[in-house]
Amino acid sequence: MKKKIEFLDLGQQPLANYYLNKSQIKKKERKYRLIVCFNNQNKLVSIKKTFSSKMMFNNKYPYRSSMSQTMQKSFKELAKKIKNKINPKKILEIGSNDGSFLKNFNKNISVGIEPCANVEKITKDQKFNTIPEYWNLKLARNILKKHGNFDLIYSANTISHIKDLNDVFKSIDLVLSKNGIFILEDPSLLECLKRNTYDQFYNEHIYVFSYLSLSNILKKYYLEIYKIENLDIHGGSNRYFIKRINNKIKIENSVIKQKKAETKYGLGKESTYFKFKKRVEESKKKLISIFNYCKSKNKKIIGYGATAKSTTILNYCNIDDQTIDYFLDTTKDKQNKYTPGTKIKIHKYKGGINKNVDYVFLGAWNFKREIFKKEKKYIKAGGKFIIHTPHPKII
Ligand code: JHZ
Ligand code: SAH
Repeated sequence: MKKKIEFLDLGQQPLANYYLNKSQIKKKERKYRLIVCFNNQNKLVSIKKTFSSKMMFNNKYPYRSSMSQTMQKSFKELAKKIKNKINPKKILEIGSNDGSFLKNFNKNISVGIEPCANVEKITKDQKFNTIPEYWNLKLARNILKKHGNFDLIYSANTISHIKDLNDVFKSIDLVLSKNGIFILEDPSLLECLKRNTYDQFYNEHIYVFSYLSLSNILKKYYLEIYKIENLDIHGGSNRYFIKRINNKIKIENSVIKQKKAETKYGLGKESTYFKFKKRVEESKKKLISIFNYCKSKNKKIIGYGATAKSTTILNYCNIDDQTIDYFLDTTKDKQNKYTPGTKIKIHKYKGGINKNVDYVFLGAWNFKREIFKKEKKYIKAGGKFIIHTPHPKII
């Protein structure tokens, strides 16, 4: 029986966060075929072609977690819960980015791992204990020597970016204390399929985890999930609470519920993924027809939130600067650059959307609530948004 089944072809795609400067847009860009696979043995969904961590995460990395209030609030609430319920003596964060989670903890008890030196500098400058390196066994051994074990390890939106999961979990096993807790937070495959958010696949997201796949992988390291929180973050994420198998903490009902929901939806079956592929192809057709309709009426369209996710949508649907005039984004390192592959200029968000804009393509659709609140004036004046999930539509 074949193990890895290719079910979705998202075409030629650049690296998702590789924003171009002016001199680069005239040159030929490197693109790679983005194919998504399902492993019918361990149920893991992954992209076929992967890149070295250095190619994706280096000292030019533009993403900053702090650009959204929603994320800051979510991290703050989790930190409060951790302090109240787990009260760890030492915390390790893998993929600490600009310190949005870490800043909620005392500097003396927390260590962050962030390989992008430009991003890590932000926390280092604030005297946080952060290490500008990739999480791997060599680093874990050094950390163990220097800091001893950790009773809490947290990692959000990072483990899915590291190809060698064996190395990731061996390293976690090494530094996690005997009764330690590992909290892993990542987009949910179940929600991705339900909401047709195929843009969760891009050249950076190597895996989109489910309970079914993750629990299979964790077993090898004598780790297991004892609790799952379903979050609305990033269009539906799961927060998995993980412990050592011999730790007596009770397995909560939320785990059984998630297992049932995923099994019922068919996350363990090949056919589910081919149905998803069909919906993705329909979604592409519909989105293109919406853009064509707006353009035929000579409407002005801009983008809001130049996301890694929108790199997939724009390149897959061939939407470039002929259709979208420009993007607005609050991230300094994206401003005055151009979107990967589709070369749409990114302007600095200076507050509000210009009155002459008819339609706004919502690249950061996962922060719809936060953005709609902020853009009340534009909405009141009749401004409209284009969104692709769960089905492409104008709102
Ligand atoms: P956002 C990145 O994905 C890459 P992206 C990465 N692979 C990952 O997993 C997730 O993050 C966690 C802007 N914005 O978070 C800021 C506004 O301009 O959806 C960001 O550029 N105004 C590591 O890129 C972008 O939108 C606003 O009001 O898909 C949001 O990016 C808000 C709220 C955001 O992640
Ligand atoms: N945890 C934050 C940041 C997510 S962005 C949040 O949820 O918002 C993913 C981060 O993981 C990036 O800052 C990236 O540099 C980091 N990362 C990528 N590969 C890594 C690795 N091998 N080890 C540690 N961090 C890594």
